[in-house]
Amino acid sequence: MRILVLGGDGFCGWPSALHLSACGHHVTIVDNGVRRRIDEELGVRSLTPIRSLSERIEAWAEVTGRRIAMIDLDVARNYDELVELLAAERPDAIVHFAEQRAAPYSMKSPQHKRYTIDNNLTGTHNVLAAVVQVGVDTHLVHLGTMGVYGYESAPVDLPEGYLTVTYPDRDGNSHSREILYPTQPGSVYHLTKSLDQLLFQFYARNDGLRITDLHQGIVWGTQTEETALDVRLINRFDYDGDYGTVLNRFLAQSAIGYPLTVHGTGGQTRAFINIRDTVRCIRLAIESGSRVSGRVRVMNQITETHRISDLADLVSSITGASIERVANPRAEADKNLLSARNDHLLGLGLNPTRLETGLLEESVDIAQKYADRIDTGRVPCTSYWNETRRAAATRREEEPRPSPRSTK
Ligand code: NAD
Ligand code: USQ
Repeated sequence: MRILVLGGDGFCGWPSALHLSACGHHVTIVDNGVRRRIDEELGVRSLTPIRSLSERIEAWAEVTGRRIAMIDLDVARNYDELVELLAAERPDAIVHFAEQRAAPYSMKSPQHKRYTIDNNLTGTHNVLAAVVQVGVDTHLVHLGTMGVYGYESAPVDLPEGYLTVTYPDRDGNSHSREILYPTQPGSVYHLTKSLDQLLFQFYARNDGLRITDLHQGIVWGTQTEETALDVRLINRFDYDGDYGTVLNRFLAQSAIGYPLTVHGTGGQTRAFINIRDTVRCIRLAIESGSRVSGRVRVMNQITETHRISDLADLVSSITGASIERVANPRAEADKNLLSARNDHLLGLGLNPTRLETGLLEESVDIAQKYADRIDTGRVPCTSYWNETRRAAATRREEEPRPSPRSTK
């Protein structure tokens, strides 16, 4: 298949592009390099020494003999070029990773909120409008997030995207209807994914576009079978307070003896998936695209759920790291239950990689190997959701600090 990978230079996009190429698909990466510029803005770099996109692609050709094309294009701004690209390539599938994806970054300041909204919503809408304008029969696979569901503590298994509701009309007769699961986004970033869903619903109904929205959990790990083939193919590993996600942060923190930063009580439960499963899910979603018609297909792209404090205990038990409960910069529930269905991807053949399968050690090894690249000043999360959270963190800073304690 001819596949466009929008955002193919990023943490999920790069290994997905390689996996699709390794499986014989013709891949073109579209990326405007903004993620690398954001590293410069934040004064941080990936824990792993990632090469430029052109070096990565050359290395892939050298190692495997397979060619990946690359195009420097901003999907949110270069609409005419996007239309030309679709008309020239006529892709069978488009995978859309090209959004600003960090919740803390999206909450840093009014400028960061506005950038996240502009980039994510205009980018997604441009892709939809361009597909309609060109009239190409393609399957759009979008990376959404589990965070759109919010974190209530009702003991339910979250369905995959939809909920059937029954309501009475004015004569007292009851009616049933399927609706998108009500969203409860926890950041401006998560809000963009909630709004993306409405764009998809409209274009699927109005123009018959074939769309799959993958509600992905927090991705952990760094290497995949393909990125491990050569050091020049190594994947990005974010550890900083804005882009680092919780489990990868804990692994990086333990590599430098930095206490694991549990926000609040650590009672937050979240959904997780290893990067090796991410790339397989993307392929499964693409290769099953002919089954999508009518309503948007929503699949929960997760393999397990964990409480943050349990993850900290697990990493601590492997690495001996100490744990520190820090003031939570986010406005989020201190604790929640979370359980979700993932029948779609299991049905397509996903064989979940679990935390206990040994890959944690692989990530610990990588974090230790490149530990000297970590800037400890960039580890704390200093993006506050609101003034109350900022004030609470400041008060905590001013308190005399007990020495970090281990929960072991
Ligand atoms: P990333 O920031 O590493 O990669 C995103 C890529 O898109 C970057 O290379 C960036 O340069 C590019 N990009 C952004 N805006 C663009 C634009 N307007 N035009 C062209 N390129 C643009 O993020 P990631 O971790 O790879 O996440 C990819 C997608 O998966 C995101 O949509 C994210 O919301 C979703 N997702 C990620 C995770 C996770 O844990 N990383 C979990 C769930 C969902
Ligand atoms: N957390 C800590 N300590 C830390 C960092 C985070 O306790 O040092 C806590 C946070 O407060 C939060 C949880 O861990 O309760 C998850 O935070 P995260 O940064 O790992 O994940 P999140 O902000 O939700 O975002 C990440 C990706 C995003 C993706 C989302 C999937 O950056 O792109 O959409 O995971 S999900 O969480 O399922 O919505």
